[in-house]
Amino acid sequence: ANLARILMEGKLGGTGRMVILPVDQGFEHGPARSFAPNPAAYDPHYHFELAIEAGLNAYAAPLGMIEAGAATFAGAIPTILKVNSSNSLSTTKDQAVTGSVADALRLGCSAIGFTIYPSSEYQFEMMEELRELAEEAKSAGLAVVVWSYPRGPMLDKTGETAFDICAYAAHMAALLGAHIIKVKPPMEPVSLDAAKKVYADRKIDGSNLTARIRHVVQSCFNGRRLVVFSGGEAKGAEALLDEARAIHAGGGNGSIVGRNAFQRPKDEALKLLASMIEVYKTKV
Ligand code: FBP
Repeated sequence: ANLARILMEGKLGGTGRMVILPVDQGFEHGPARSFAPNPAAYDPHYHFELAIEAGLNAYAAPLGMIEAGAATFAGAIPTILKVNSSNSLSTTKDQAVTGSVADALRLGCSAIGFTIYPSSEYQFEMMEELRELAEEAKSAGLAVVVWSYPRGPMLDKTGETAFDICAYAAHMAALLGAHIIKVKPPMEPVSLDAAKKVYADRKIDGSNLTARIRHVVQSCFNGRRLVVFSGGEAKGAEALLDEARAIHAGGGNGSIVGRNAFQRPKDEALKLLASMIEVYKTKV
């Protein structure tokens, strides 16, 4: 029922497509890098209002952000409690658990959100933490959203988003029992030496974003799990809409866009989000 709430909410409700606003960048990148481009975004209420006014499917944030708006915006939009976080003052690729299933239930959330860093020295601990939290969340009827972001000593910046690695990370999130899997848009080329031959021999097409998205969706149980793609650093509206078109054409379930939404002035953000929603409403 909670997963259905997310899928049925907002202007894309009932289409199987989603646009979600994630605001955990205060942890990940710090407040100034996140919110100084649009100071209204320092206020947690701003993000609830933005997500509600834009007609999005859900709003995802860490404990303090959800607590600051839970009473005012109760029932107005499905929320996803981000229960672990990293920060830019650390040199390790690890995450702290910063929220609980009890918090999510107390705050009326529809889901918990959890990040794993496949390839990090701490990946197995993160997967084990997720196993415990996901089991508890599911037994309480909450959906589980997994941010699967490869990073660690064996991956350079290109490797982190290479499409074989992205598909691998997305598949691991599916294996860990995620209902919704969130990855970065997959890029060329294939990175893992062990994968290069099979990608070449099997002619797995990675020549354009739509093909790469299709491969990631296939890796998530052939489309039996929901897959959404993050927006990344601030970029032009057309570039973001092109990405959404490729995600839609490749069978992805939508976008989870933070900085590209809340770092713009609100009227611009609402216009951009409305255009994204239109992309996901078109027939493919
Ligand atoms: P953005 O649209 O701002 O990229 O948000 C998506 C997200 O996954 C956030 O939830 C998270 O804070 C951020 O990206 C992490 O980005 P990075 O890995 O580039 O630091």
